[in-house]
Amino acid sequence: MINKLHRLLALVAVFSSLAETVYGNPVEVRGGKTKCKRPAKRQAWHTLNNSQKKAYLNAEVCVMKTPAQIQLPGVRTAYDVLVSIHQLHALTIHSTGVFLPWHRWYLDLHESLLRSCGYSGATPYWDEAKDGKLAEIKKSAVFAPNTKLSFGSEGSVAPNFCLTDGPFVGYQNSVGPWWKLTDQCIGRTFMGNPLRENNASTVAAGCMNLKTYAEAWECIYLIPHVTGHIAISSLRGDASTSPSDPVFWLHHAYVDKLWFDWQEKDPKNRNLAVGGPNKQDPAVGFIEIPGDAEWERINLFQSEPTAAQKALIPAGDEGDGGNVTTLNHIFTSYGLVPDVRLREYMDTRAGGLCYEYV
Ligand SMILES: *[C@@H]1O[C@H](CO)[C@@H](O)[C@H](O)[C@H]1NC(C)=O
Ligand SMILES: *[C@@H]1O[C@H](CO)[C@@H](O)[C@H](O)[C@H]1NC(C)=O
Ligand SMILES: *[C@@H]1O[C@H](CO)[C@@H](O)[C@H](O)[C@H]1NC(C)=O
Ligand SMILES: [Cu+2]
Repeated sequence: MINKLHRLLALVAVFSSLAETVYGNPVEVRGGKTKCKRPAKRQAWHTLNNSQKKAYLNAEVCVMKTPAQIQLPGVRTAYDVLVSIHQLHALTIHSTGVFLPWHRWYLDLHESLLRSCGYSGATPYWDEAKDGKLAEIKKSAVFAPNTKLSFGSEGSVAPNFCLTDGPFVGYQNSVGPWWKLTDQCIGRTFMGNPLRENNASTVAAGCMNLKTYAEAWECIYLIPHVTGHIAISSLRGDASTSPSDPVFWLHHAYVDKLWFDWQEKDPKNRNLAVGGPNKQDPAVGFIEIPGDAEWERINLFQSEPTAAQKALIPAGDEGDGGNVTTLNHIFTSYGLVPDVRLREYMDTRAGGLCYEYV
């Protein structure tokens, strides 16, 4: 009884802090236009030495062992909190113009949790252009088998393909799949090399030649981003709780690098260029999946959000004042860190950020 009351009070606390942050001001200004002095270098995973790999993976395991800092539906650990934030945002951050900046903010949030666990390096990325040349994705250094210095290889037992090697064996996510809140292992399975079969790096190179943000985000989203998720076939294609597999962060750092590379061609303009819809079109849903939002709800999600989840799902246009993604768009982590505006995540060397890709 007392326990129940405590949980209820915690939930009320989340709702009231949400009312202050998402739907009202003030929103934290992190760095304004201040340039950072010594940007961290985000490197490809295969270029890290063993002690760098170990430091990164140890910090991730530490986040998985840290109790949840805030109450969100279904969470046990700090890692679950990250997954939950993605789950609650799944319908507004995919197939929209918010996609690139939201995931840049989300990578930074993840990095700050690694820092709380003692990590001092930069977020590494998965060099998918390089691994797109492999005959089989399982040959990637990211998935080297039987070592604690990779993300583990694939699991072997259908239907869940739970990992059997690497540092994440035995971890149970409590959030997912889709809207569900059930315990599940980290599952992963490979088939050939979709990066190669979809010519992902050739397409990515083509995205770099596009002139407008509206064209570039969609190009990066559709083939390079989606194909990376297919290549690791983790969690059976669940777009809602995909961060449950920690290789998610390396894949999304690669996606963020593509945006960075595009911005670097004209930083003065492109570090301010954003746009595209801030909500999915119900007649389309996820643009990479045929059908519409209703078809997807029944056939992909196969579940509905609970009342507690529904109350936390953002409308998608917070801060924008319309249907288009703007620099004023607000990112919320439900009080884990203060809410911030999208403009602070445009330039990786200013505002809230201080890194570059090498
Ligand atoms: C790994 O790289 C880091 C960063 O360059 C360096 O400080 C460290 O000494 C290297 N460690 C080993 C064992 O080579
Ligand atoms: C990839 O490129 C090859 C060679 O240009 C082409 O034959 C093939 O159809 C392309 N595959 C896809 C999925 O675009
Ligand atoms: C926003 O709404 C206007 C008016 O309904 C429409 O013309 C425009 O295409 C919409 N923009 C986006 C990005 O959805
Ligand atoms: Cu996502």
